[in-house]
Amino acid sequence: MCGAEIDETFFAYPKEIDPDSYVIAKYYVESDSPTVKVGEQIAIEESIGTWTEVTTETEWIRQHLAAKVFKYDEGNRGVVHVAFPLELFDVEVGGIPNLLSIVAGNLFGLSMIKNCRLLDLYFPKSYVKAFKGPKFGVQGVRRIIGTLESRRPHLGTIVKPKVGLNPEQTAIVAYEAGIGGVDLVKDDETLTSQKFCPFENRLVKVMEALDKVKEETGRTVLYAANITGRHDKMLELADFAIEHGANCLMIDVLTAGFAVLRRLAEDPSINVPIHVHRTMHAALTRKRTHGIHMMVIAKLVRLAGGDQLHTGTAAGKMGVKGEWKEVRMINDFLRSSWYGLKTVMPVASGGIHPGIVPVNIKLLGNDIVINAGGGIHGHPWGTKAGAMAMRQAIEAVMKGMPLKEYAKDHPELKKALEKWGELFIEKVS
Ligand code: CAP
Ligand code: MG
Repeated sequence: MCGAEIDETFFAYPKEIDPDSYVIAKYYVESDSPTVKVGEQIAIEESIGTWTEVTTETEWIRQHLAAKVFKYDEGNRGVVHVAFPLELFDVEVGGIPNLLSIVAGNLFGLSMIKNCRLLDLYFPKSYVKAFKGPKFGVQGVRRIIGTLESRRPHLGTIVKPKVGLNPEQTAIVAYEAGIGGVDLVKDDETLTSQKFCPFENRLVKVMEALDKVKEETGRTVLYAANITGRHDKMLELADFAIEHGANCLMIDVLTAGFAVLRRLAEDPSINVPIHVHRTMHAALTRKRTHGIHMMVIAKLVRLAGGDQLHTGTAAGKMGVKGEWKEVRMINDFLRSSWYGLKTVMPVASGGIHPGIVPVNIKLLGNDIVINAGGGIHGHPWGTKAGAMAMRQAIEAVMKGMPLKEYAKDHPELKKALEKWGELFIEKVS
């Protein structure tokens, strides 16, 4: 049927695959065998088979649950598509962990596979609709911040140093950043409830500080309080935060897990946006030939209900050169319609300062959070001036003015550009 010896149970022609009845996984594979053979082995391992025939297999199992390789590049390296019958998945109980155990499971360890990268997943409408997705999305977060009309990018800050400040010190930094013009203050991914900065005390102090910003400026500033940890404790911290006026929560999704994100996002009492950090992602996403593409993580976060997700920058300290086109593609997916699920606001973060704000907005789009830690708290005049300089850089882009020009009567921006310089789009795209 296709050159190599393939078990028909695990093979199909593309026209035989109804996209409404299968989850389709697209892999890049490298092996000593043809890609179609690798696809067959993935289909066997991740659906009904093992290394030998078993006497317990039935006709019903073969008919209903066999995954099928159905599209593949010729040769020993290239792209292969495998279709997994919907009946293999238990959305309600197993959810995303069950999905990942199948489409990104044992296959990575098969001896015949030298390298394998899960590039993308395509879901039937019914599968997507089984999830509730984000509660707020881009529109919901913009409604809270008051930017539905202006459509300007939001400005976020990560309190720095990453760890070490106590709750009072954290609240002062949050206040300064809020007064300076940020829309979001977030914990760093490594901070949850260490002794020097217990979560409960920090949450209360920071919310007081942001209430003060609201009284003085009329602006709402979100505080993404990091609850990542043991699942039982995460639920406790989330309840505590909501009871004490929190307006946003943060989860490190890859270290905490998709299941707990979904659990919290689907809880009606958690009526605040969830900011999703992707720390550890590069262990999966960095290599071109092996791992899991960020697009897959983005799709799973949207299913699970994250409202904001770190997806990378066009320029900054993270990522690899030229990656911005993939970041843009992921951002466009998060902002597009998807069977009625709300959108997700992408977050550009990592080494951002005013001088690279224009490049990031122009290449990644306006519906985005521009996030800066060092690029705000490293401003020579302090956090408030740092936030002002970042807001001024965003304003300059919205007005279509070059930063240098705008800096002439915006001293905070001028000072920041003197310290960090400016990056022009020709250098990136
Ligand atoms: C940025 C940051 C974020 C990274 C995460 C940090 O701080 O707080 O965690 O942006 O990377 O700890 O590095 P700076 P990504 O602004 O001081 O660099 O968004 O790519 O997942
Ligand atoms: Mg961080």
